[in-house]
Amino acid sequence: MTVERQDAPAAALDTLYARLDEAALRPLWTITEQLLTPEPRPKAVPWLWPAETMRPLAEEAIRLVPVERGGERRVLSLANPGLGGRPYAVGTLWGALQALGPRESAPAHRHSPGAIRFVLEGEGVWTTVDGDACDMGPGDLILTPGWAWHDHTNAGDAPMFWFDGLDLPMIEALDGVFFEPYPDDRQPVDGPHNASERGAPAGARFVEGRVTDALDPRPSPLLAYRWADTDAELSRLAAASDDGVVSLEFTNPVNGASVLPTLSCGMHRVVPGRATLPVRRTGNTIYVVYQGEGHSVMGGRRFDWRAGDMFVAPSWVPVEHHADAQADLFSLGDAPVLRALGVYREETLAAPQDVTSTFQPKNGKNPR
Ligand code: 1HN
Repeated sequence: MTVERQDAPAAALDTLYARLDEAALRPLWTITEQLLTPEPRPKAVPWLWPAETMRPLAEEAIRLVPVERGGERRVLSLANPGLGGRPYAVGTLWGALQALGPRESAPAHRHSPGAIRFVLEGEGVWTTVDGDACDMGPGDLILTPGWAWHDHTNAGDAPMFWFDGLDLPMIEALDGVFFEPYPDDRQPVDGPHNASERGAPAGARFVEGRVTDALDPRPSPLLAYRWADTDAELSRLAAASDDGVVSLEFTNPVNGASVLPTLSCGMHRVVPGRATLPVRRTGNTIYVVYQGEGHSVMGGRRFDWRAGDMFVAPSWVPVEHHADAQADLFSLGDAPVLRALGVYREETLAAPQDVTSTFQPKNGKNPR
């Protein structure tokens, strides 16, 4: 902290600070170091939510809580313990487990924050996005761009569970949140399902690694990315690589940009027995374990994971992934925004991290 003039009388300084406070002014010299940190200091901490904890709670919520107008959704949000009770997975991203019981539907609405769904399990569910019913199956990525009407329908006999990711904390920070309920419970579905895929532009749906272009405010007109296509692309990349992790990013086929202007979605195949190095990036990431088992080291702490678990890597924390059996991780990040603003950075560290502790999930039935 900057010190005051040596000869300044203490009483005069106290008076100055009191008058500044009264005038709603803050002297920068007293807070410079807490504002201009040498590196990002996210409040969110690396954390993991085990499927074995979340899943029974989502099932109990299906039994006890209906999906109705007002509440809108049966969604359990990942609340990062570093964020003081706010319902956000990391500072800039919403992440959650959503559950929809058999024959239920979640009412139609729209909001300025954009959303993506990554399906964990179940069938017979579709999300209608601006009149286009997008069928949802395990491993599929479904987009609901900002301000698109959307509702979810489960026409099947089993519950469905999926991951919801939104840019809500970013849009909230920008004071840009709008919300509107649709006049009816559900939108009419015009024509056959999955129209966005039939009319989809011919461009690429994936890029190896990550998108590096600047922000394009148009969301992808393609609303569904199917697991069969993602799986085939990951297999192709893994066959051509010696790396411990092969990554793809889902792209807007029109312009090769990230799928939404604010959100990037990726898939990572972690191959056992191959070397991986830690990477740190500006911006936050949520990972969803689609299949397989392994662990990630984040900031020197080991996080063991298996299918259905969700974990977060806050900005600039070194992250490395290791698989015990071939594993596929879905990721959601805010990189498009950091890139557009010119503050994206990425660094691969030279050596694996020393593991100094192991994360123990609080309510995990089997301590890992
Ligand atoms: C929302 O609309 C959905 O449509 C899910 O399924 C999660 C979290 C915050 C705000 C709106 C949905 C949400 C959400």
